[in-house]
Amino acid sequence: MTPKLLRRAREALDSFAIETPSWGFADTGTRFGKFFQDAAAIDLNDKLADAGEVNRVTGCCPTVAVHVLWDFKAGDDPKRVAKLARQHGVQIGAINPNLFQDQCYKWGSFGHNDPAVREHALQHCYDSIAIGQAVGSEYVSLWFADGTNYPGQGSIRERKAYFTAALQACHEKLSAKQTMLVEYKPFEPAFYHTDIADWGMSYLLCKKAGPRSKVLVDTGHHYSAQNIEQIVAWLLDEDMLGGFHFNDRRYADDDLTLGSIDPYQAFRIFHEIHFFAADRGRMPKIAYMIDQSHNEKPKIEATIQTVLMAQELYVKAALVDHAALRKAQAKNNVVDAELELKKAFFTDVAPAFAAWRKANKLPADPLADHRKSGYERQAATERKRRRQELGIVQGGGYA
Ligand code: LRH
Ligand code: MN
Ligand code: MN
Repeated sequence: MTPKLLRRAREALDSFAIETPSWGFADTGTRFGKFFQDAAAIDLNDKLADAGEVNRVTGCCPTVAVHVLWDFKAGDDPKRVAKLARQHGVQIGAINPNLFQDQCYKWGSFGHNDPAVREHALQHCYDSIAIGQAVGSEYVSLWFADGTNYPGQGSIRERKAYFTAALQACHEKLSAKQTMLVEYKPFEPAFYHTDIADWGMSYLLCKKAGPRSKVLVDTGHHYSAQNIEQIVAWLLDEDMLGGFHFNDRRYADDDLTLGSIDPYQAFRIFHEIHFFAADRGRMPKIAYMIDQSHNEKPKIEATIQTVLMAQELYVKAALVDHAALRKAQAKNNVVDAELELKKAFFTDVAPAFAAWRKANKLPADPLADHRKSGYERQAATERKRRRQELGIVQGGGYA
């Protein structure tokens, strides 16, 4: 790498942080069942400790997203949770209300035709916003499982109106520090229509809710051939891109390790961001988050893999020569324009990583360091014993 590229890579590394999801450290699976791991986190303390371990070796995961229902018990003091996070070397990041598991949500949350259920969902969002304020988190991240399974089942327009009103009500409760992210998903668990199915619907609802509301792009929430980087470019241009849930996929919302299937996809997304920043002279504020669940891989290892991949692709995208790219575009030189992206994508950035890690007193090989630390083995022994003491039974067959 030339000194100029090394400098650009270092600047990119200095500015990049990605948030880990608490739920990525716990036992998860598919709707057909789970395969359990001794080292899987049992409670929020374990999850925060695991997130702390990822941050220790990578140096770029200072915050952890929490899912309120999965991570907070009734009566939990958010300030105590924030302190616990700090003890593990991390901070609480995005607050994710849970608007899909309560039995009352069978026919929807904000989209339910019963005002009492909509009110119940709203109250949970208000509580989540308050948790965010108490722990000093910047983001409340909303995803809705709402939708219908059969044509005619519900009034799509009526449900849209319910969503508009509820999101406006949420927006009113936000502090000046908070941003509300609205995630879209075209399928699952609803299979006929999803109330917020794509970025356009999310965009519209955010616009109606208020200026502190932005779109969240979960990379797994698209149809197979969809051009995600175009969506990103449009949202950037409209100042409506709030954040990402990164994962990779082959078929649907597979939640696989980022870049395991198509690293060039994430590179192209990061390229749009760097290209936008170069044009505007400022980096947009974006919440980079991971949303993955690992059924087979050890969870901390999979998270480290993801973080390293995200960092690498972010750095590579920062190396695109924007002046050369613009020149090629101006001449409609398709080959040279494409090659500018390829050149950056195939640059060996290992020297930049080695220098950055050394300067920041980080392990030269984060994954190897984590393996050598014995953290996983220790967690497995301790958590297995604790499960026995608490009478928690892992296992069971077909779900
Ligand atoms: C839905 C989703 C959403 C949830 C998370 C657990 O598929 O992406 O972000 O909060 O998974
Ligand atoms: Mn998501
Ligand atoms: Mn998802």
